Amino acid sequence: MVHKFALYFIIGAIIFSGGESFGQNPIVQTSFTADPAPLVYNDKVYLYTSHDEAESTWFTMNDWRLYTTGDMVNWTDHGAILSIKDFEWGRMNAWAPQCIERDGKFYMYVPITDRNNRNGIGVAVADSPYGPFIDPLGKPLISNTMADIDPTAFIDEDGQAYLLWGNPECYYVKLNEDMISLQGEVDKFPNTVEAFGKREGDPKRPTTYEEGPWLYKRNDLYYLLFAAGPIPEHIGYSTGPSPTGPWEYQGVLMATEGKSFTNHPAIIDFRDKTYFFYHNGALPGGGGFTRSVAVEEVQFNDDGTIVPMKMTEGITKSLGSVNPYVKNEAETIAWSEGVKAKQNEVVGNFITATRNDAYTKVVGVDFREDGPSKFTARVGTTHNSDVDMEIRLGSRDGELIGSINIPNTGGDDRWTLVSTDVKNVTGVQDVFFVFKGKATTNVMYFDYWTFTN
Ligand code: FUB
Repeated sequence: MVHKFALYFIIGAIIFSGGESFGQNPIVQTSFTADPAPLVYNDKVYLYTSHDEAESTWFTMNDWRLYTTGDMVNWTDHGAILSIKDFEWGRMNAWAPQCIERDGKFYMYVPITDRNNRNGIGVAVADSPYGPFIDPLGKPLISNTMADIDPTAFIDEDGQAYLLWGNPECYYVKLNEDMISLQGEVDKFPNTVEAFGKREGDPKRPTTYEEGPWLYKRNDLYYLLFAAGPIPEHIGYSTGPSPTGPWEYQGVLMATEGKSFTNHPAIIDFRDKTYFFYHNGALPGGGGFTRSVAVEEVQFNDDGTIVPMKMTEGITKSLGSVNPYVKNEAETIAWSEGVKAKQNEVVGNFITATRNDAYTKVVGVDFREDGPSKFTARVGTTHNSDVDMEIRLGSRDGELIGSINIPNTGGDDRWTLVSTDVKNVTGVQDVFFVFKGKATTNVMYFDYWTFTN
């Protein structure tokens, strides 16, 4: 393990620093996110992620975040919904999570290093996918070996729940119906070449299985996706007749690319399509310890194998539309530049523009036939004048339909509502909020917006 993490650091520092962004990927541009764990619930995707602190030079990770979408293009930031501090016994390493629903309760399984520097897997429970999540045990659910990282949870059609996890081997155990206690003993899959493919050059790791398992079922076939070695990682997968195998290695699902020396798989079905989530270092400032979650649509072959994927610009066609005549959160974003996510007790989640010409884009805003006459936003700044927010259509320098001047409210704990008349526009439009100001940091804050007609 030590050997592996030393290798992580060296490769991360030397090769995989820096980055560039794609069109719609990465999904989140306002924070660094990793280890995606999507959950489909009530016709919405809840994407739980781990969180790389900005400018990290190691896996400096303290909390887990939530992003939601109904259309696969506009994602709403719900901020940190669980943190190491919520586990009394936890010390550090808020690594790869997964949240799963059972009978209206939500179970977050998370790897944590405890106060005695032992790895373990904790569970936190909530009545809503947004939390608050509470640790019901006050101790790890799994405290097996130092390999206890990267849990994935799965409930089969017969109601039996499973937890899988581990690096450098894949462990599993059945869960009781309460989802917070184990049914039987912890076991592990035979780490054979037939199950996980052959790795050359490392007798201690004979197969490509590295970490980050994700269990998925389609048409009675079970899929075990995993981060595969050697490092830099790629994504591999195996299939089998049950949630516990026996596994048959099916090859590379996503080859190594994308400026991060780790990768991490997740796969879900949503609205008649299948989506594969992973991470890379593609954001500006991104790399091995400043990663970002991305998504691709999945295609299957007739025999159930998955068509291998490359990292692309992602999902560009929205599955829905945005209603401009209700309150919309500023942190619902399809794409942004120069914007950071923030959270406080006054307004919850909001965004801050870090420079002149920073912007957010919201895709598929449906103004309908009647069109708006007025725009209102909750905003603030600490600057005295010359801070404006422009509302444009189609692109960041597209048609200007309105602009508001931002009053100095004195801080992100003080806010004001500002309204303006806007040009009447109809139909479905991509809306850009462009932030203008001379300040070099924290140009303005933006909490929510709405149009009226
Ligand atoms: O995010 C920290 C670790 O990096 C995860 O636990 C691994 O899966 C890898 O993504």
